[in-house]
Parts: sequence; structure tokens; C-alpha cells
Amino acid sequence: MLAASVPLFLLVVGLFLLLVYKPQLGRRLSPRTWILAGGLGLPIPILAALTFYAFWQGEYLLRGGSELPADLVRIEATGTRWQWVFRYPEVEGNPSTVGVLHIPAGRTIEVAVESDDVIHSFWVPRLAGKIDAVPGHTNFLRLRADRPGRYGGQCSEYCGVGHAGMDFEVRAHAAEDYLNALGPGEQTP
Ligand SMILES: [Cu+2]
Repeated sequence: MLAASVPLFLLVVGLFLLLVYKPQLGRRLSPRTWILAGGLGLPIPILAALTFYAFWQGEYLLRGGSELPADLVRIEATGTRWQWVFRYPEVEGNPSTVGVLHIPAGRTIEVAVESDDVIHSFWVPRLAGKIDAVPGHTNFLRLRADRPGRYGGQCSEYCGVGHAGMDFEVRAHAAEDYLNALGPGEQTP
């Protein structure tokens, strides 16, 4: 998006400056031509292409519709007042962690978000948008961390006096470290 928008921005600023310093150039084209070419002809194909690209790139974040990504990892996140509990049904022994979500980097994670009491909201700003945690209903959110690292998360739906402290951390591990992080003795109490 940035690579596509920077040249466009420079083109527009360049045209603007050109016409400020050489106004006679602009008069060669009629106002109607300026509007049709600059207002419709230029932006419509570019915006259409960028929109298509954005949908195509973002598709792995959507559940259903498209093919299941081959690398999908399923994890459950349950909000309770006032902490997040994460379960890993695909990992042997069904481990669970509190306050820390372990994920393998470079893979698409599908988080099944639920609540045990009131409505919370699962939010890791650097990895994905927000999704509500609703009692009795499961919402799904996909996210992916391209590199190992730590990413802050926060409940973003006011849920009582402990809301501000209802934060968590996503730890993205290199593939070979992911299962170790969930091994016995490594779990957050
Ligand atoms: Cu909450």
C-alpha cells in the first residue's frame, strides 16, 4: 500500500507545484479534461486494484468462504473477570496458560474467543483487530506474527473494576520452540 501510494502522492504534489510555477501548462487542458482524467480516470483503476489487493492479502484473516489455510493453528481464548485463559486443543496434553498466549511465528492462528461471564474483547493491536468475547457464543479471529517476539494484548470492552488490568501477552516462538514453551513446567500458573 505504501509503495503504491508514495509515487501517487509525489505525482499529485508534482503536478500541483508544476501548475503553481507554470500556470500556462494547466490551461492547455480544459477543466472538464482535468476532472475526467485526474478525478476519475486516474483514481478509479488504482483504487480498484488496491482494494482487490487488500482483500486478497487479508483473506487469510477471514473464516470460511475460502480454503482452509494449510498451516492453521487452533487456539481457544476465554475471557473471565479479569484474565484471559488460553487452551491449546491441538497440543498433546491439552495445555492451558493464563495471561500469556503462545503461538508459533509465521503461521496463521485461529483463535476461538469465548467468555465465561460478561462481554470482553480480545485485542492484540499489532497482530489483528478486536473481537468480542461473548458468553455462550464463540467468535473467531485469525492472526499471524511474521517474526518471533512479544506482542501486548488487552481486553478492550469495559468489564468491571478489573478491566484495566485485563491485559495479556502474545509470545510468538520460532517453530521449534513453540511446543517447548507449552511443555510441562513452562506454563504460566
Ligand atoms: Cu474484560
